[in-house]
Amino acid sequence: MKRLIAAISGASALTAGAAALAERTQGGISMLPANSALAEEVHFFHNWILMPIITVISLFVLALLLWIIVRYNSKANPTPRKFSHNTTIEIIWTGVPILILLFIALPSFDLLYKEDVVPDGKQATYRGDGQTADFVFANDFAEGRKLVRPKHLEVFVDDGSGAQRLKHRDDYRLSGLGDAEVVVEFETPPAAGTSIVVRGGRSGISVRGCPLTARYFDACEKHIALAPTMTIKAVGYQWNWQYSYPDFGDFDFFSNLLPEDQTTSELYLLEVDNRLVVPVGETIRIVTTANDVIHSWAMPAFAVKIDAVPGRLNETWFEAAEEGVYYGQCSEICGIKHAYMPIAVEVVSRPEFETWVDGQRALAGMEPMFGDDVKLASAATGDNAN
Ligand SMILES: [Cu+2]
Repeated sequence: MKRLIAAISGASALTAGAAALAERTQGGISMLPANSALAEEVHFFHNWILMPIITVISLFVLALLLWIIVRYNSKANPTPRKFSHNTTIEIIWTGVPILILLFIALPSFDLLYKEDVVPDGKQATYRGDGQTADFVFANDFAEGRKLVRPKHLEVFVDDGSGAQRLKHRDDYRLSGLGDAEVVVEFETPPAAGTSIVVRGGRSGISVRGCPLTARYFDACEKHIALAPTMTIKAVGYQWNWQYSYPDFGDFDFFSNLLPEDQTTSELYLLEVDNRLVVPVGETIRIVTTANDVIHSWAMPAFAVKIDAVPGRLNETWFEAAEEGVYYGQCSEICGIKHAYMPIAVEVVSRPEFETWVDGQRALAGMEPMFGDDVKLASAATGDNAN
């Protein structure tokens, strides 16, 4: 019954999902579009660091091959020279690859770290009264994650005309970095009624849409990712996924491939009966494990690929930037139906997410957590997905 209701709700969003996917993949040879700031960083690394290096090396080796084939074949060069060592060339072909690997390793380790360490950023909101210029932000992070540099804080003000990010030193100064409390001192006290938001944390991710040149010089504006608002557990089975939401009553459901006659040709092998549903713009911790053999939970739009290993828990995170339906697949060969356990994530607004949670809780016999009876009724009839 639970699956049936969710299947109905999924089907209504199918057409939109199919159109979006066809648009994304039409004639495409590149990555699926990034739907998170971190995925953009990953795509930049792949498209603009790895690909140029790989291309240049391949063309260089090809040119060398052709040159040798043409210039030094037995007809063109009947009496070959017989030396076997050349110190200069050995230094070059050892040294240059080391430099190339180092150049690749630095941004690569940075990305691995960002994917591996779940953000712990937090934000505090204050209200200006026209007199107070100092605002205290608790530096109560774990050891090694405390705020010690100006870049570990972001300050925004909103006087009603939209949030504006302030500049350190120009607009405010910081004292107490590394101590238990950091004080944000404004040059001029914010006007009465101004909303002040201070965000602190070490999980700085380059903003979306940062220009290429800035990315090359690591000069993108950073945005501090906040601590997860929820954890989702994904368990790989031969051959489907089970998702549970421990923060919302630990309801769970299985996500199965949608049969060919229930979906479109574009979405067959990608669409599922019950999608994973998450709210947009929030940090989501995803914990993976498996029930039988190793699987891998992969979602290209968020640049997430993490093994699901029996007997252990792996974790990573993502923050979806835009609403929509995103597809991935099990990415660890796990048996005869490995190709038939797709992953579909539906990113919705916070209110839609809460309605969906209450609907799932109702199915599991739990009281609603967020909504009123109206919300609950609409969720239970299955029109919660759109
Ligand atoms: Cu699998």
